[in-house]
Amino acid sequence: PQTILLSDYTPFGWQLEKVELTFILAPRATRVKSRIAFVPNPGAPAQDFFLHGEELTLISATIDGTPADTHLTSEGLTAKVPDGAFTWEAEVEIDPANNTALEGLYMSNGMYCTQCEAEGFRKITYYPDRPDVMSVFSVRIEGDLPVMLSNGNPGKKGDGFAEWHDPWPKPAYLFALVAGELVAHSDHFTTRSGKPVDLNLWVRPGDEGKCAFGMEALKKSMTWDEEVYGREYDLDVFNIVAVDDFNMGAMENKGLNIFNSSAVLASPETSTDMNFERIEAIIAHEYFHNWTGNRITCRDWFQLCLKEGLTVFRDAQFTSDMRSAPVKRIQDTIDLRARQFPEDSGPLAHPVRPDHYQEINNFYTATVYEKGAEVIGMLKTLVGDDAYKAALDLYFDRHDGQACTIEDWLKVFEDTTGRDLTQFKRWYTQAGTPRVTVSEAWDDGTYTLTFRQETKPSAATPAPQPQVIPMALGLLNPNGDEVRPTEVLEITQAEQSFVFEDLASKPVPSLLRGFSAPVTLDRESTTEERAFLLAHDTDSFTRWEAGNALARQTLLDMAAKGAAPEPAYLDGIQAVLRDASLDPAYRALMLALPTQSDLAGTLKDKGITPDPDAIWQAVETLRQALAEHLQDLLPRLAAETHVDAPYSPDAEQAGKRALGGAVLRLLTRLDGGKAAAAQYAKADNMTLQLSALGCLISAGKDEAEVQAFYDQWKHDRLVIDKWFGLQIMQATPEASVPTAKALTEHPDFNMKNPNRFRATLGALAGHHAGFHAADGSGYALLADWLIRLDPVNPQTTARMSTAFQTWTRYDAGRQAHARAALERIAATPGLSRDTTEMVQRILA
Ligand code: BAL
Ligand code: ZN
Repeated sequence: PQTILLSDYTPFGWQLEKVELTFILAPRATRVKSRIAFVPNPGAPAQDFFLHGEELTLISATIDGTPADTHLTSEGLTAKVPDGAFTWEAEVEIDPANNTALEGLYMSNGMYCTQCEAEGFRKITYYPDRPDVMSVFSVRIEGDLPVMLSNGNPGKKGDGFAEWHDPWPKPAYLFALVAGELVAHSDHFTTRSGKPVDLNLWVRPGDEGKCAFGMEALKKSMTWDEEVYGREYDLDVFNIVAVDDFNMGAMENKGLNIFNSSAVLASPETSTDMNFERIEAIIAHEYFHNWTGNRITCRDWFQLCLKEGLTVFRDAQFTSDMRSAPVKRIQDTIDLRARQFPEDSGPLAHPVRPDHYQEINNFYTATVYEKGAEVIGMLKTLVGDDAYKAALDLYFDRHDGQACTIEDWLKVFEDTTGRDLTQFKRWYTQAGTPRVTVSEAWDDGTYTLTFRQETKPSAATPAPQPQVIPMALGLLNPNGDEVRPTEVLEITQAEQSFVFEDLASKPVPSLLRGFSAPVTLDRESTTEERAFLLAHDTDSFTRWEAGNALARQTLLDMAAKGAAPEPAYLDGIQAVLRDASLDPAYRALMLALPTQSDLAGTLKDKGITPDPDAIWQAVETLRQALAEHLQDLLPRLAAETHVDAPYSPDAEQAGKRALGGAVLRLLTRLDGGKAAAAQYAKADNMTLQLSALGCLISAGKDEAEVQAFYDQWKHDRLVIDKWFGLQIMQATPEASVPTAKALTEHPDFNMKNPNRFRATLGALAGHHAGFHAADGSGYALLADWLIRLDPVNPQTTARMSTAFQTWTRYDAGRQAHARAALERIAATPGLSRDTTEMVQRILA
């Protein structure tokens, strides 16, 4: 496959004055007529006229009414065109019913829907399918379906047709069309300048009862973006559609967001607190794209982080405002370490702004999204809140209606603040997680901290240079008082010292407060000091981090050296859990242990080959020790977290249930599942029902409930996804692969549905000791299914192949099995470009 280079960017030779599309819908033979007014682009070099097009049957093409002289290739067509302006008209036929890749126009449960980002529009018609080509679209849909939607504002509607007009120029990746038997949950919003907006959430009949929460989240998002970023909505209508078969979480098409039904449908009986929180965040994310992505879009796909990093950052701010800011920050740090750090230290490492790719779908990654958001957080920390706001105002003023680059983005900050961001830009251009080593010196009232930063060279960045690292820190004195409140040091050199004068006693540093930079902090620290920070740190993030570091250290010692659980950890956690003044959600996070994959990565960094079975055993032993140590406290916590009020997914109730769930897992180790069975029997919401079922499965006391759960929920596909996943996630290492295999043979397993495939094979990939089973059975099972899925849905196959990205961490036996599985995938005849690129990179 061809490699696309950032350095090869060339503007398209024409501008599109307007685009008119007519769809004549038929499942196996939809006709798409296009009429496009092209004018030469004065800023572009001379070039052949090329339109992208894939899997299209060309019926006719004319230029200014005369049959066009076209040459078709597998990727599109070239045509001879006049020197000046001209009108292109074409008609193509496509086959939505057979489109299982879920890219372009496809069918899901009898409903027509589209997914065009990144390059799906070329499967709808011949078009310059690139984000820097923007145009206004008019769309006519013909068919006998009751609801037919496209972008923008509604136009004429009659028997068998509906017209739509989108006045805002947009790239083709934001095009959307939906048609089917849908019902709406409707509401209204009035923007702050008084413009009315009709809001509709369109769902399949039967799902009407699962819309209210999503609609409230949408209205909250609209208000928040006005209040915090000064951004108003800009059309008469905002439509959201829920679709069952969808590769991603959701898509921000202009005025017509399309959502994976799992990312929008919610009810207390069928959705967990975590589902509710995720839905609120995704609704906000897609809505926020209206300004950061749609009004200002990307010049090319290398700039994907321009819209994704910023929009993830914005949705995180929103969640922090709606819920608990410290809890959100800790959750995001856990997520970054679980998903982005392994990517950044393995064969798939790439900069936040990559400079080459074969298949852009493979770059919708944790690095582009989550590290991209961290980079914006650092920028805000460095320039301050007021300058950040001024820079964003300038960004919207200067670039509205444009397709931009990271250079444009950084320039608004430079122009606002006068700062030179040349070095800061390395966060966008270098791969790898910087490791910051800290040493200290104390001399008669003067305390010196020395930081050394180092990033491991990688294929993507062979010679990393020092980056700008905002290091937020505070200093505590030995009685726990804060002697220096939080300040931000700017580390810019490979090695740099900072001096603190006039201190009465040697302080304890509280470093990387709020996780102020996405780095790994390496500091020789004692158990006593960590326990001290867990007990006394005034910063909620670093206090949590101290507990997390104690857990990590004891688990590493247990896994690698057979050590016993660290008493200081058990005592420290007990004290925190006893403190009823602390938010239950925060206390629940205190009980979360580092993930087993994360522990394996840390061992590897220390030069020790991780043994997944030993890590599993260490975690089991520590959890058992925690349960026994907290024995007297657990019933009190269970009572404290009991919620009497009617169910609400708000942060307060959800936090109590999160702590209650963690307590139940520990109690199950002591009572063999008695409390869990009781909770299961009387649960009236999915959070309590599912947490009880998980405990019963892990205790091996689950047969009746697993069947009862299935019987109760077999009509609800989103709940059954949970049922598939939970049985694998809660299985022992020995049982996980056989359980996953058996579930792939269940009549309700359907590999064409990405949610069900992910619920099953994704759960296996997430079971560290199961997936990395010494006999290679986990690798083999995933490989079998990736080989089967690839011809059906390359995008999801390629995404899920990332489960193998850490394969070289492990012992020779496991490596041999993983290599064999990867080579088997690579050798599959006709393997997609998506999966080929991923497997080659992982094997490289
Ligand atoms: N643009 C793809 C889905 C999302 O990030 O919102
Ligand atoms: Zn996004």
